[in-house]
Amino acid sequence: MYRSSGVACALVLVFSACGNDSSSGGEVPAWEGSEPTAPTPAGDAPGAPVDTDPAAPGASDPTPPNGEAPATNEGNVPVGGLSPGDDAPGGDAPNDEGDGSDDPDTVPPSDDSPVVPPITPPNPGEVLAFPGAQGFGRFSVGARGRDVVHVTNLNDSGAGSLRDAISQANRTVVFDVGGVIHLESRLVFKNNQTIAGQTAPGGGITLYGDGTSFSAANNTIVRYVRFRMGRIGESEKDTITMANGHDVIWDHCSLSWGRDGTFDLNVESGEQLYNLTLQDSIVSQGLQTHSTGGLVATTGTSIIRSLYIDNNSRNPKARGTLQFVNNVVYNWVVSGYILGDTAGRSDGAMVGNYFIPGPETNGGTLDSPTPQYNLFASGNFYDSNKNGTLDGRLLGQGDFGSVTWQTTPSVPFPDVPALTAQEAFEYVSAHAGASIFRDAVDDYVVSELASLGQRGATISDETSLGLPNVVGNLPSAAAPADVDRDGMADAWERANGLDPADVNDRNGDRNGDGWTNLEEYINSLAR
Ligand SMILES: [Ca+2]
Ligand SMILES: [Ca+2]
Ligand SMILES: [Ca+2]
Ligand SMILES: [Ca+2]
Repeated sequence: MYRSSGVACALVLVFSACGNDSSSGGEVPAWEGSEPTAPTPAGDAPGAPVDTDPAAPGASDPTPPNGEAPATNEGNVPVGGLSPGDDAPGGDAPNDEGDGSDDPDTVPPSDDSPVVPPITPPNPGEVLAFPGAQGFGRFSVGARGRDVVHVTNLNDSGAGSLRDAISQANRTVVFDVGGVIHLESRLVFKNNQTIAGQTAPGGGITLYGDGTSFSAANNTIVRYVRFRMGRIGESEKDTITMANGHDVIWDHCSLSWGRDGTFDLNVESGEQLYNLTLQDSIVSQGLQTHSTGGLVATTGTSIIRSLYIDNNSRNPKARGTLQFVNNVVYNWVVSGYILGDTAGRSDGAMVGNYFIPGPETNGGTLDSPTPQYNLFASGNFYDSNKNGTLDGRLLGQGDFGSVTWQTTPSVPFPDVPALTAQEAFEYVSAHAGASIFRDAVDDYVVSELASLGQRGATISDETSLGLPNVVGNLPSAAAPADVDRDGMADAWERANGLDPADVNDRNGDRNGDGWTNLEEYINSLAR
């Protein structure tokens, strides 16, 4: 079902432990292609070139915050390992997690038992959020079978605006207009919404000017939307934040310019936060001086085939249960991927990712590992020579420092068909983000990625990019006619045996596959 246009995907089940096939959990992936990528014992990554990066400041293994013995890379090359955490100059601001601290916190509980994510068991016949939905958030139902509302203008608020459309739960939001919505205040989503950005004509939809919250927006689906907060947004806030709730999937979204985090999922005390997926997306240019991808501290999140680029630190900061598959991380400054940096237990899987330092990179690729971080890792690559060619090496166990190394996942993770790291680089380069029309901002950062070490920079002000209208121009187009306003275009309804004069046929299921007719229409626009 998954349409991976343009890439010959080596669809290899990397691990399978989602309650239905634990027998293969943790098997060494049978990689296809030319790269020998079986996980290697500690410290023997084959052909590891000498890392010529300048030494990371503080990479000489200071005592980590929790007092455990300094981790070393066990004789391997210093990919980064420990650095002074991501609290280095220019790193985290003290306001960071909204709780006034960045200390080893209560997330997740700091006992020794696995933090088992409350996976929603896949009931027989359970329907994915959409074809190709993967990871913990794949069963989000959105507004399936509920109401539909049209966004008819680009106003910040009022009748016909997106803000008005999402003011009620249980709505599929379709767009009759494309372009930039200038947010004058934060946008707060509600539960059981389907935000069908792929319906926006022309260049699609960009939200610019402030951030968004998905706290308690349970069972929500968001596709093909650009979230660009910007310096004009509220200080100390995230581009996307979520502090409680479950079952949300963001697909083909472009996130940038957070003033705190850019993609920040941090469970608040006493709450739960789980069953979340970010896939085929871009998290870019968190604004200095904080400049982070974000903190992901939940009991079940998957980040898949996405690009973290030009963030000073936290690409992401991983705590709790996080599955990180086929992502590309480029041009971090002080910290790449942060392995917990907390006394609480974490359970992670990292498979088929590519870490590529850029011109500003001077800190740990795999930063602040702790023994409380239980990590299953396989097929991750690292290309540090900044030579304009993708020619990295396999990361071995020793590169991950003092994590507790797991040869099989320490908790069940959903099945995710994985690419090799090299294939992931190609896929992400071509398809990540709101890719139906790739805007100037995404073009900018993806071209930096394509330089493979030669270009890339964090920014403190989005206007410094010098793009027209700050966010680039989006081509305009007219939406197709939808006379009955059920969200499905007249022509598509006719072609599929539906009635362009019947608003209620949207919630039928003409072919019995579990997706409503409206869902089939909006999913037909994704590509
Ligand atoms: Ca290279
Ligand atoms: Ca219609
Ligand atoms: Ca109809
Ligand atoms: Ca159907």
